[in-house]
Amino acid sequence: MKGSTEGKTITCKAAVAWEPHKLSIEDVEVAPPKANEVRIKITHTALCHTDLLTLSGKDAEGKFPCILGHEGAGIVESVGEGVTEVKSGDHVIPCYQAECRECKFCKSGKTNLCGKVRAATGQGVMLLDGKPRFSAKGKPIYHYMGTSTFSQYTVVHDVSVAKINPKAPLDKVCLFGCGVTTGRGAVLNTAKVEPGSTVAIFGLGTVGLAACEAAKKAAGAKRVIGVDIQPAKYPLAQKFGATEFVNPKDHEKPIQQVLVDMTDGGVDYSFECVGKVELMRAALEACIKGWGTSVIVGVAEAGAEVSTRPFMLITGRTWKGTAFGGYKSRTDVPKLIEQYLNGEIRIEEYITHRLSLPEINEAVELMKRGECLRCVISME
Ligand code: NAD
Ligand code: AHE
Ligand code: ZN
Repeated sequence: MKGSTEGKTITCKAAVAWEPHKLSIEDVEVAPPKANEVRIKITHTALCHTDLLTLSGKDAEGKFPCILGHEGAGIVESVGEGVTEVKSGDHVIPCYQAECRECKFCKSGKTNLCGKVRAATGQGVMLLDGKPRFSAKGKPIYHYMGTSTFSQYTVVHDVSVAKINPKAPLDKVCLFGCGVTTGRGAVLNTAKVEPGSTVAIFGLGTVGLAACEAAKKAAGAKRVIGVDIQPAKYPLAQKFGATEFVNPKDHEKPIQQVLVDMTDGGVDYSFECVGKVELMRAALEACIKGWGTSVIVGVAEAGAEVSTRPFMLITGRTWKGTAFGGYKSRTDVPKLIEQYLNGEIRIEEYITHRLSLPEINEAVELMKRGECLRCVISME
């Protein structure tokens, strides 16, 4: 049976970024999904640090006006022609990292990066016709990261939709759309941390905490050293598996030297979960020669570049990066949510705040001040 909105343009509320720095709650028109597209009623979304980077105008790809948001969950409202894997009423996570299972990247077995819709999502449009499905005040509004979860309804490519167990609480599992998944995967898929390892995690926000939990509990690391300039983050990080802490502000020496001295030559694995290039260098140089591996997780500002002495790599350190923790979105997100339902992955502790859509600018300020891990926004 057709829903009452199927095939029609929906007018709903969304947080529109007309330009950098401010989100305005507006009435937006959301066109029906075209072929291989899915329209989703977003029930909950959370803010990730990357939304703030784009909002501040510092993401190389940021295109305005747009509807931000990429950690969300919802229910399929309607689907376009050719969509076979989800139907109206299914519970889903829209994923910024698509998985078409057909492109050379998906078929390589070497990466979770999918090539099918990435060029379009980087431009804030849909692949089929190069246009957005959002408009407000008569103007087209661009999509963001192929997800745009700061809207009560969004349209995404079918290859970006992970269908999940309807028993999973959407107001919590929205976090699997980015931060928790990324931190966990950085440890388990990208670095492949082994039992007994010594690990340093730079940045104890949601991504870093998820990395702590994965390193200690899932990978069996022996030492997990949390590095953050906010000591208020340490108690929760300890609960998540960090065994010791370093505040770079407490030391005269460079933080990499502090870590090398603490660990008899350096850590086996390090993770930069902040987004600052000087910390990316420090994280690499904190690794032990011969086999130390550092993973860049944080997203740096447009134009930023990383550097180190080539000798650091010649002497056996490996420098890697991760997107969405190396997880394949449609295949792996439903499995991660089952692990959450089985009690293997924590979620509740990341949700430090809850607000409603009209209050979204408060959530931005809380995140900017570092007072919040994840603020879940109720979209109803
Ligand atoms: P967050 O803002 O919640 O956490 C960042 C943490 O870094 C905070 O605890 C802060 O106190 C700490 N910090 C800031 N400056 C520091 C310094 N100089 N030294 C040590 N610690 C410092 O952010 P988040 O949502 O956890 O995201 C972390 C990073 O990961 C961001 O850059 C985000 O854009 C990026 N990210 C990347 C991916 C990916 O797929 N690669 C996915 C999600 C997020
Ligand atoms: N657009 C930026 C890069 C942004 C970036 O690296 N994004 C991460 C996800 S951050 C989620 O919070 C990512 O996974 N990138 C891989 C991809 O395909 O986007 C720029 O510098 O152009
Ligand atoms: Zn994110």
